Amino acid sequence: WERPDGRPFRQRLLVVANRLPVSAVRRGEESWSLEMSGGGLVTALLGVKEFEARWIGWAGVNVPDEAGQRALTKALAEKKCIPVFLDEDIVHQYYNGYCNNILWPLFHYIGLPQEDRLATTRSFQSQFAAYKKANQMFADVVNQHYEEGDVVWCHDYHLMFLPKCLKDYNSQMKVGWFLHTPFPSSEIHRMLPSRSELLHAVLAADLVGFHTYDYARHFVSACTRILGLEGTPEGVEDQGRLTRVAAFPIGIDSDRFIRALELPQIQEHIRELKERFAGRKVMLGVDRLDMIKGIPQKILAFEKFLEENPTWRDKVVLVQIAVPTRTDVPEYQKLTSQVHEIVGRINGRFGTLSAVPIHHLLYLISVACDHLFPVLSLSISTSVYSRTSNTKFSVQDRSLDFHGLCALYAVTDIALVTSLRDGMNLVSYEFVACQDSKKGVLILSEFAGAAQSLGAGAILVNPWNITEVAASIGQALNMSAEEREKRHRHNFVHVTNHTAQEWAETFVSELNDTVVEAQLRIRQ
Ligand code: ADQ
Repeated sequence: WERPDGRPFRQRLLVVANRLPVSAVRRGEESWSLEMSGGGLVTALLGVKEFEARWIGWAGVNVPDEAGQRALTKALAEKKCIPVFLDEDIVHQYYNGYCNNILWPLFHYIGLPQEDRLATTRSFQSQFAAYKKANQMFADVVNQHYEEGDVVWCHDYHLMFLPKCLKDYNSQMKVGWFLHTPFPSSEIHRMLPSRSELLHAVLAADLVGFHTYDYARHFVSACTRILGLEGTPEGVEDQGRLTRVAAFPIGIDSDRFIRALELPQIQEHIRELKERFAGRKVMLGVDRLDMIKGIPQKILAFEKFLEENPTWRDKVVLVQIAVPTRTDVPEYQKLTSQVHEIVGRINGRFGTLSAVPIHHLLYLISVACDHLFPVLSLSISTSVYSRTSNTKFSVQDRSLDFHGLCALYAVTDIALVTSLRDGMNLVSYEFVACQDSKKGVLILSEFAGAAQSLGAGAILVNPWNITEVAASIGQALNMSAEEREKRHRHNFVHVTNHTAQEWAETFVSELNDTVVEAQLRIRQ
C-alpha cells in the first residue's frame, strides 16, 4: 500500500476491525499461506492516497503456540496487517456470544435472546466481560503500534469498547469509530444490561459515524435519555467535552463493477445467462442467509405474486443467491431449512418439467468473515452448499466469483432487496452499478439504510407486508421504459458519485478536523 509516486504519506492510518482482510491457512509449524481479499474497505483505503494504512484485527484462526504466532505475525506484516491473537474461549464468549448473540440481534430490532434473560445473568455477564477483555486486547496491539499523529479508525459493533480503552492509554490519540449496522431506537438500546457502559465507551472517541442520519439521531437520543447527557447539533457533550456524531453513508467501488462488465469473459457469461433465461424476466436476490435479510418473506411475496398473476408464471424467474454464515448457530440452521422448505413448496406448485420459478443457490465465501465481508472481502466462494439433512449441508464444487456476480447483476430485470433491517446494503448499490445498459428496477426495503440514498429511484416497500411486496413486483414488471430510465439515472448518479473511496476520505478528514477544532476550543 505504498504511495506509487514515492512521496511521503501525509499520515498513518490504523484500521481496526474484528477480522483482518486475509484468510490464513497453516502449512507447517512456522509456515502460513495468506490470501488477501480485495473489497470495499480495502479498496476504499487504497483510494485514500494521503494515508498509509495498516490493519489490526483477528486473523480468524486459533494459534496457541508462540512459534506459530511469530511466523503468522511476520507473514501478515508483508500485507500491512497486524494480528490480534484471541483464544478459543474468548472467541466463543466475545464473538459468538456477546457480538453475534446479543448486539447483532438487538441492533437489528430482533431483541435479546430469551434464555440469557431467563436463565442466570451469569452468561450475559461473562460474555460482556469477555467482550471487554477482547476489546482491551485489540487496544494493547493498537497501542504497541501507535505513533504520534496516527489516526485510529475502529470499526463496528465488535469494538464499541475500544475507543475508551485507547483513550485510557493515551488521551491524545485521534480515535474514530464507525458502525456498519443500524443503531436502534433508544427504546431498544435501553434493553441492554450494559447499555450505559457501552455508550460511555463509544463516546470516548473523537468522531462517531453511522450510515444514516436516523442511526446518528438514535445514538444521540440514547446518550441523552439513558446517560442524561446533552445532545447538540454536532454530537454529544459530556462535561464540556464534545464527541462529534455524524452520518457517513458508505458506497462501493463503482468503477470496479462498471469496468468489469467490459471484460470478454463477463460478456460471455452474460450471453450464456441471457440464453438460459430467454423469454423470462429475471428477478435477483443476493443476501447472506441471515434473519435480518428477510429471505422467507421475500419468497412468500413472490409466491403471492405468482398466485395472483397466472399469466406471469412461466415468464418470470427468481434467482436467490444466499451465502450461509454462522452455520453452527441453531437459529441460522433453522432459517436455512425454512427457506429450503418454502422454495421446494413453490417450485413444486408452480414449476413445470422444463422450468422452475425459483433458483435458490447457496454459496460459501472463501474468506470466513462475519457480516463485514463486503467491506473486508470480495473474494468470492469456491463452493456451493446443498441440503443433505435438516441442518447439515455438504459442499459441491460449484462457485460464483466476482465476474459471475457482475454478470448476474447485469442480466437482472428486477432486484429484490427486502431486508427486515440493514445498516446500508451494498447489494442494491452493486446492482445499480451493473445496470447502465439494462436499467432494471430496484425493489428496496424501507428498513435498509440504502433507502435513504436510493429511495427516489427504487420502489420502496415494507418487507413485512407481503401483499405490498407482491404488488411491487407487478409494478416493476409493468413499468414503462421511460420511468425505468428516470429511476435508474437517479440511482446510478448517486452510486457513481458516492463511492467507498469518498466515504473513507471524508471520515478520516472529518476526524482530523474534529480533533483540531477540539484543541482550539480548549485553548480558547
Ligand atoms: P452485509 O450484511 O454482509 O454487510 P451487504 O451490505 O449487502 O450486507 O453486503 C453483501 C456483500 O457480499 C456485497 O458486497 C456482495 O457483493 C457480497 N457477496 C454476495 N454474494 C457473495 C458471494 N457468493 N461471495 C462473496 N461475496 C458475495 C454489513 C451490513 C450492511 C452494510 C455493510 C457495509 O449488514 O448493512 O451495508 O456491512 O457497511
